[in-house]
Amino acid sequence: MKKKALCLILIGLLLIPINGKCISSDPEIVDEKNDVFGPLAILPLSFAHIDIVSAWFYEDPNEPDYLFTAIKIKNLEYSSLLRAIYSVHWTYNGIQYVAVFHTQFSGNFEQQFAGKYYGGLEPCECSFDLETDTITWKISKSVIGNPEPGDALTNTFAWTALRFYSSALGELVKDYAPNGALYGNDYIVKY
Ligand SMILES: [Ca+2]
Ligand SMILES: [Ca+2]
Repeated sequence: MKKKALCLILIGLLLIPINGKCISSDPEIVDEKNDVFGPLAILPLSFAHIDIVSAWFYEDPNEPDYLFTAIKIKNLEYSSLLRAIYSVHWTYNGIQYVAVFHTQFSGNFEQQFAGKYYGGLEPCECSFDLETDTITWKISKSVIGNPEPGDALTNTFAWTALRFYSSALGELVKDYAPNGALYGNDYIVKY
C-alpha cells in the first residue's frame, strides 16, 4: 500500500501506478521495438526479453538518499543458457555511472550492481518484475557521486545484451536506446 500511495503522490511527476510499481509516462530514454542487433539477430527469433522499450529515473521523497532507475523490456523473461545483461547509464560530474543486472540459468544466477562504470560498482537492491516487464534498481546516492537537488544526470542511455558466461566472444545480440548512438533526456535530481 505504501508504494501505491507514493506513486499516486508522484502523478504530478508523470509517474503512474501499475501493480504498485512506478511506471513513467515520460521516460528519459525511449526506444523502438524489434530492433535488436548483433550476430544472432539474423535468427528468426524475437529476442523480446532483451528488447528495450524505455528507461527512466525517479526518486522517493521518503527516501531521498536513493535514486531509482528502471528499464522496460518488450517481454521480460529469464534467460536460460545465455547470460542476459540489462543496464542504464548516465554521467554526473564528468563520471559515467551505471546500474546493471546480470541473469542466467533461468534466474538461478543473478547479480545487481550500481556505481562507477570504470571501477566502483557495488551491490544494490533490484527488482525483476515479469508482470510489468520492468527491472528497477534502488541505488544509494553515496555510490553515484552524491548528486544534489537541481543537478543533472546527463548522457543517459540503456543497453542490453546476450552473451556466453565469459565476455570473451562479445555480445551475441543486443539493444541500445535511444537508437543512433544518441543519448536520452537529462534527469534533474529532485531530493
Ligand atoms: Ca528496442
Ligand atoms: Ca534500440
